[in-house]
Amino acid sequence: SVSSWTQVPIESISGLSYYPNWLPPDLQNQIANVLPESLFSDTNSGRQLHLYVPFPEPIQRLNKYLPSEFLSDIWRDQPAEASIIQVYNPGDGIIPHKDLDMFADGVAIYSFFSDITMVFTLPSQKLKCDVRLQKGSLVVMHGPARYQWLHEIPFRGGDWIPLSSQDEAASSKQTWMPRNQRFSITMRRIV
Ligand code: AKG
Repeated sequence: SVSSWTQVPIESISGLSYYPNWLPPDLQNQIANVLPESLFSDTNSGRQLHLYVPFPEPIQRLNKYLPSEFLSDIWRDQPAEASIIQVYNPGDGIIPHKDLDMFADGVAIYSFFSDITMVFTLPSQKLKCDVRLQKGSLVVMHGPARYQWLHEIPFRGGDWIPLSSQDEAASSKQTWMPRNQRFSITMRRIV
């Protein structure tokens, strides 16, 4: 079972970077306000909206919130071409997967409304890494993090969070955080 796997820190996953407190709250609100209200129904699971360029203006502005090295080295200074908006009500998730090869290297995921835990796994080596995606954060993956590791969001109503941020892997003190409705915007380029 997954409990016998080795928990590794995010820094040990090549090509994975996490940026907390990355989006200004007013941009988060403007983006939520241009999306159809029906997306945010709390009685439906797994609501998705696929958008291609040109994006609505506040979503286009997410290109300004990419780490400069990611933009220059991975996307060669080109903007995102495809975006997917996904709503997660408590209990929703996404199965372990790698992104499709139709998408280029370099995936950026922005989180809105509520925190959620994304799990990265490398099954061949039984390695796993929990990454807490906070509201307003960005996570980017390229290279091994995008092509070798799987990522998932467990289907459950909350997440166990380490109480101390120091030495998370070794700490056994955890607290259960119930989830609220969360949505994500994944920005990608097409091969
Ligand atoms: C995907 O769209 O492939 C994802 O993994 C999205 C994950 C998320 O919603 O944070």
